[in-house]
Amino acid sequence: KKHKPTILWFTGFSGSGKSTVANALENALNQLGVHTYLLDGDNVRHGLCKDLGFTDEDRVENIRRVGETAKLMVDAGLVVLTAFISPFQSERDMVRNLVDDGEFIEVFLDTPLDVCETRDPKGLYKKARAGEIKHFTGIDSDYQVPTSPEIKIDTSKNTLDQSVQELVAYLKQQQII
Ligand code: GGZ
Repeated sequence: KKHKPTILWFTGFSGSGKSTVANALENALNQLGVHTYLLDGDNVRHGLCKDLGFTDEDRVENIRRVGETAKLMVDAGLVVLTAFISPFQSERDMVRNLVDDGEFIEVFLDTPLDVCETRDPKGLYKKARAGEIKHFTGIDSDYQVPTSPEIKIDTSKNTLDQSVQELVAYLKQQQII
């Protein structure tokens, strides 16, 4: 089955649901016979970007490398899903400009910060509030809300299945899948 190579760029706070929704969408796409690759902190920050931390400068470089990698994967014909906080508009726009029009779909997980902080699956917000982690996004590091994302998803208001169905419908409507 033919699909259009594309980057699905998930952005949002830690705990907003980026990885969860991206993983579930990837499974749904694979069921439809679409060839995908998911880039996230688990497979990037331990390898390609293991020299980088969480200063603004390091986040910029992290996203630059992820963007260039995603572009290569689009050239190879894949639907690429990325799940990074990617807090800065300029770096998200930089990646958008690496590929052709319509090949970059910005998916903003706009789950409110207080919900993300309550979820705190890894206890990182607690550590950030206690000053044990510095430069934590939403606490003492900036998150620039996307100015014109293609899609917004609030995981405190939708089920995982609803979020996945919304994305699949959008991709069909845009004739990506
Ligand atoms: C934000 C941090 C930090 C700081 C460690 N700030 O919820 P997680 O744990 O699994 O995902 C977060 C991940 C963020 O890495 P990204 O590569 O997505 O960030 S960026 O796009 O800004 O480069 C969190 C963990 O790393 N983590 N320290 N200080 N998140």
